[in-house]
Amino acid sequence: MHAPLTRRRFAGLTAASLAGFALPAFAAAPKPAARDLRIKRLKVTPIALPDPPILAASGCHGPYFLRTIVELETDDGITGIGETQGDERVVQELEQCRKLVEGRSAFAYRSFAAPMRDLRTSVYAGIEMACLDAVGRATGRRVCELLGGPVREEVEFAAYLFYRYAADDPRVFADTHLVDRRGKGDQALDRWGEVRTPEAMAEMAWQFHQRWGFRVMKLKAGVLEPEVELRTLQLMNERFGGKAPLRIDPNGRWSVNTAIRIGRELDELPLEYYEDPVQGLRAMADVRHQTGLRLATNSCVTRWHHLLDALAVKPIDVLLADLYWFGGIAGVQSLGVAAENVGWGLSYHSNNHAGVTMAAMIHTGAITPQLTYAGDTHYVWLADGADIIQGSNLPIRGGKMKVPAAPGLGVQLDPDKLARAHETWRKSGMRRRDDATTMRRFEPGWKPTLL
Ligand code: GKR
Ligand code: MG
Repeated sequence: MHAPLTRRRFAGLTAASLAGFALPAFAAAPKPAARDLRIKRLKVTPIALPDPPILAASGCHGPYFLRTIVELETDDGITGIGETQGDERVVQELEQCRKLVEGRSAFAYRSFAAPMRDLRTSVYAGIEMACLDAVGRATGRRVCELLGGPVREEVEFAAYLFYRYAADDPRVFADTHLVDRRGKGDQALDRWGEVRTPEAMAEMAWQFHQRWGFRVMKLKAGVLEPEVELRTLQLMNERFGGKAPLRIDPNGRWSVNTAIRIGRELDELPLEYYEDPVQGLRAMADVRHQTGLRLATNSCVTRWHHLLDALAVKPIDVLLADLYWFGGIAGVQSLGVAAENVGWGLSYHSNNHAGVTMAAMIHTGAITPQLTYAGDTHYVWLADGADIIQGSNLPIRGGKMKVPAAPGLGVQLDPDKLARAHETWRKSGMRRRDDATTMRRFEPGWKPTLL
């Protein structure tokens, strides 16, 4: 005879049957792959990639821009890749990090930040990028998914418009750093020609719009006379029928008086923001106050600790984030929260970079909801096929870039292109950016005086 089914017995039976049923199934479940992603080897490869003679307040870009590729080989057979700045000191500091990261797990990337605190901020950023790429590859997840999931699958960028000399200007070929076989005419690095008048710039802006679909136009100023640059912006506005949001960035080369004088004229234009017309928090705050314009910076607030003074002096409305300055990909994500809480908009700063950084910027834009301004990117100036990633350069359509679909950052290094870029670095002898010296090839005696 069966014992009566009491509440207690029912509970016991249920637990036993559940256990009896579940245990064998649990035991049969496939064991998740145990991956430690222990870093076996840090590989640091300095590279030089071709750059056209574009102009800014610092002078003229040399024949190459410098970057460093970071590869982290793990004992699971997975290699994570990162890219960071290319100055000699960054390369040396990355080399010093070997003893810090080798033998550690790529999952523990946050623990590298404290011991790297006294190094250039871009050192941690490059290592973090490679760790996240390794973790993504190991887990089959995109970097944006590892950090909370994308709030957008496409990230918008602005047309980054520089006055410039032609890629095949004879003075480019006179540069002894030039070691590749770039030619003239059809064989030139690019076909934009010389752009040093308002008319030529308005035309180039239109061509950028036609080719890549950019909606927002950013003029790199601080190159020609301020009135000529104002005229350039006005002509661009006419060319776009008043429909394109505009930005102007003299890189701090204007005096406060010039910035206020030009700023009052800018009021007539669909200006999205006025970027670094002058140098320093107080001068920026002065221009902001006197013109009532929305000011932006990638110069007077470039580190976390600058935020304190900036909050007191109030120089800006929009901050340009840079993952090399603000603590890597996750650092920019946090910067978004900070910016939102202090009432600043967020945009992107960019120096020249290759496709690995481009991918990292897209992932970061995808996980930073506050990054609502179209970001800067120099990527358009990197000739197609000159990147070190496999395949063509990452595409820009409708002014936007899609988050790459593959795990990790979603881009692969092309070993041949990487070797070539390293060889160019070795032969060119360029070890740091020196726009002033290059500029003096074009304009002997040139100095970065205040305008
Ligand atoms: O690459 O010439 C350049 C830019 O001017 C760059 O150096 C700036 O850092 O792009 C940057 C900016 O927005 O000021
Ligand atoms: Mg700027």
